[in-house]
Amino acid sequence: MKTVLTYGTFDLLHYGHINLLKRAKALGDYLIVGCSTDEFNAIKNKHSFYTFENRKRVLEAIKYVDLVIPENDWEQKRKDIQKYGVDVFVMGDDWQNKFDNLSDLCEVVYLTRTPDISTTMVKSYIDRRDAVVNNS
Ligand code: C2G
Repeated sequence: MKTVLTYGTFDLLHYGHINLLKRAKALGDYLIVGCSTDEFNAIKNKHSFYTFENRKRVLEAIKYVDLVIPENDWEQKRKDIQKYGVDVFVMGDDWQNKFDNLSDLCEVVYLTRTPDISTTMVKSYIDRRDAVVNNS
């Protein structure tokens, strides 16, 4: 069995996330997703709409995802790779080269980020719409 590992916040899930998870799963047979906890999000200066528990539930419902684990800090990746016998570590290429230090443990793959979609874009679109509706 070829195990793949990736990490992220995955808030307000969108097709860019799904594209990443689909391609990550295609690199092996078993995909583990480290979902950032609310506390770690604060460290990443991200404030999710959905709580960790709800983001985890959404991820667990995705057919490409086999296991969701909490991502509590930046340092756990090495331990997770060894604990789960990970063969391939995958991230979107907005993280290009940021995790090359893990290449002594497993293959490190950066997949092209899906253009023109992000959770931040979704949030700002809704904020703008609310402003128009509230001011009309
Ligand atoms: N992603 C993508 N295309 C997009 C948006 C996101 O391919 N349009 C990818 C990102 O590159 C990342 C994954 O989807 O690999 C999750 O994205 P985020 O939820 O934004 O996660 P991030 O804040 O990048 O957290 O330790 C790693 C961090 O936890 C990554």
